[in-house]
Amino acid sequence: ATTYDVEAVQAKWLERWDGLDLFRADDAVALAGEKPTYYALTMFPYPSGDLHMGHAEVMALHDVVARYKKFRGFEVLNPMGWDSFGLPAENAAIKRDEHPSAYTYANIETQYESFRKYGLAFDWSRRLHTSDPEYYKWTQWLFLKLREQGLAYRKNSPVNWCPNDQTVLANEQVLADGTCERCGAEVTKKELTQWYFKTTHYAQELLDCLDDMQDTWIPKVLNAQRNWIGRSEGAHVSFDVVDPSGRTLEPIKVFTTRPDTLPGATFMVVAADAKLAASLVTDEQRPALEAYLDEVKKASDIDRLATDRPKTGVDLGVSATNPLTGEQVPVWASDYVLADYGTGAIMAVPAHDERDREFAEKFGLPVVEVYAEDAAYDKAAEISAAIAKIEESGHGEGTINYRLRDWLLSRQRYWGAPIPIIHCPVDGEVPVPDDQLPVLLPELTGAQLKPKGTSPLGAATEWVNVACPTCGGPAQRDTDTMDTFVDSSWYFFRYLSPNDDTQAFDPALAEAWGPVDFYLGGDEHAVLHLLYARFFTKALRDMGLITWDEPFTSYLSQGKVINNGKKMSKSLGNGINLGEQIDKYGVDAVRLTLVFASPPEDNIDWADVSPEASLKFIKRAWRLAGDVTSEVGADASTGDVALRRVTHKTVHECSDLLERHRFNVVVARTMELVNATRKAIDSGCGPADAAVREATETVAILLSLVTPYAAEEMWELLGHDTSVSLAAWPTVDEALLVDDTVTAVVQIQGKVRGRLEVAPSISEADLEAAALADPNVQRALEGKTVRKVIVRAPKLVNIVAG
Ligand code: ANZ
Repeated sequence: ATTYDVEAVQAKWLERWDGLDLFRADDAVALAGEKPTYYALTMFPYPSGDLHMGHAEVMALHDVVARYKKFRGFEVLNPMGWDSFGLPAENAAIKRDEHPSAYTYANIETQYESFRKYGLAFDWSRRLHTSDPEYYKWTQWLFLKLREQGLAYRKNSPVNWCPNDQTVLANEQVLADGTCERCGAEVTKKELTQWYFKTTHYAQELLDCLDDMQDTWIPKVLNAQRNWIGRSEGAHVSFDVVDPSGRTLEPIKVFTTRPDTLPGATFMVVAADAKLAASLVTDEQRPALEAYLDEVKKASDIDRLATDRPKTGVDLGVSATNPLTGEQVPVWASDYVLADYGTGAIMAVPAHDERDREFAEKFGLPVVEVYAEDAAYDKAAEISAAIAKIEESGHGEGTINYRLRDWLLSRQRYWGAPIPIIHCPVDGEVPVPDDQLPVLLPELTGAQLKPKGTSPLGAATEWVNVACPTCGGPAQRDTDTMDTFVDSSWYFFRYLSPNDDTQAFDPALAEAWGPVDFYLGGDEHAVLHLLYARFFTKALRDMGLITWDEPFTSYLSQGKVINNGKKMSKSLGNGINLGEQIDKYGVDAVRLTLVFASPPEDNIDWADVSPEASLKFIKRAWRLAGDVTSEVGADASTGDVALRRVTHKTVHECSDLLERHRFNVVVARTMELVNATRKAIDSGCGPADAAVREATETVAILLSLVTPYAAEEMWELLGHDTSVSLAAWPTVDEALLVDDTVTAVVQIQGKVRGRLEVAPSISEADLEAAALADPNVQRALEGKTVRKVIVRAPKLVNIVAG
């Protein structure tokens, strides 16, 4: 062949790969421990539209790892599937007046074909979709298991409500600016009875385990997890409360990180929307509180905590006793205290807390200093002394508080897994028996799915009304569906047993394959998905289904593909269409461009890269294979040593670079090897030399990590009749890694007078002769007599002359 036909090569290998089934992960091998196992995972996509540039990047990067580990003798598990429940499909269904499955499964097929064409090393026999009944049956089973463990429960409380999507949101789904992470609408609060997973049960462990991943997770993500869990050390302190008539009420318990400032606590503030406020308020003040509450409901948590926001509040009319000073202090309600943090009430220390100070100023409350403004003191010592004192007085104790809340999982939307609970007036919450799982979604389409604030499932009356599994009396199904983050919290377990209809996954396979060795995904999941998956893993461990504590041994998040310095977007019109790029330059060139552009965690600006140059390089590499004239199996040890050194150094370095995820440098080294090989063919040892075959085969193997089509084509041209992915990773000959020359230093009376490039194996006699023959040394010795020569081959010659 003289020209490289991208289209023809792609078509040819796509078909051949189908027949070869190269990347099927063998459970038997893993179970028998015949090979070390490697579980490579990359986040599965939502089926909205076709694949885009972002997918192309992450998949190209991920494929390098999966293919490399296979070369290194691991039995690799590299599965792919679809996170196929969710709002985009539901909204599309409403618009098109159809069932969400139409959109979902059509997009999955499109994406699947694109993935295939993109030449990825996935084990497609494990393909799964979270919206399949075969999958969500086990999502429901896991929900019930968690409930059995006391890790799923229902409670009534103010929850985040997205007025646009008409559904509740988990705290993790509300962005820092108080908006919905999906649609950007301002999130409000609503009082609802909803299901929660008890993520707080593992708060400390979720924090502690991060220390073990210090070197294998990226710092950005470790920090995000730590901040989200938000551990604070402090104390609970109880204040006795009386109403104006002197009647004793329930004491108010507060959480404080500064118990040492208790002497300066001159008033108390209760979250206006906490039940506590309503139970404390005097009849006289109740109307004022109720009027205030209407205002409070409109503010987001972020607004409420802002220090620069004018303070508002209502006096509840009751008073509390500072347990340290015995002073009577007033109790107020305000929105700057959050109902669901700590205890929902604080002791206000206006002298040392900015928000408390503003509040005191606004309402004319007293300020008492505990420490003078410029006082130097040992805070930690003061705090622990204060805790000891409080504990002694019986008014409280040291405690640890977490920002982490339980995970609200109920959603008032259709396209998710129904919560498998039946509500019976006699038996209460009754789990759907295992043999009646899955609870299939009732068939609703189009307009029936329109968000109206309550779950669309409620309209399917035949579906809703069932007999109670316990008493047989009339009962009703729970009409909420689960947050789709539940589906993705355990998909990496299902890949182990994707077709098992007797269990969620086989624990023996989890033991053989797990945990995931390498996980690659987007930054946007740094808190939500990773935290939830870690929670599920700990729960499964405590159920005895797995033995390990953490799901993802290493985690890397890739940068974004941007264009002209900006995020690609419709409004900017700077989007790059993946399909067009592939049509123009081919899969290999697009993949190579993405891998070569930067280290994986950095952004790639499409304006700075050249898929055209990538294609040119691919063709240049491919031409090497056509030039090789030696036979398959030619003895490389007889070949040109200079080229062999380059080849072996390249393999040696690339192995290390691959372990460290420096994929872009691997490409750079491969380019250098291509250049050296070309030079050897054209103006060195010539195409028949065995070293040229060795170098070219090495190029094919290295390139197969990034450009599988061209690599296969090269491998075939080189005379092989199998796939390049079945080749052995080249063995490095250590002897060839040693440099050809070393620099010997020549000193006269201790001063450096010359430098010589010599063979590392040079003899002492040869080195002495070479040193004395060096023109610079001869010049320095002019008129002098050499008295002594000390030689330390191959690095040093010391001459004493006079
Ligand atoms: C008295 C005090 C004095 C406080 C002082 C701070 C400084 P972190 O570190 O975030 O845990 N707080 C407690 N519960 C609250 C709630 N539900 N809403 C708003 N604020 C709340 O912060 C803990 C501190 O935040 C607590 O310590 C409390 O104020 C306040 F010089 O108590 B501190």
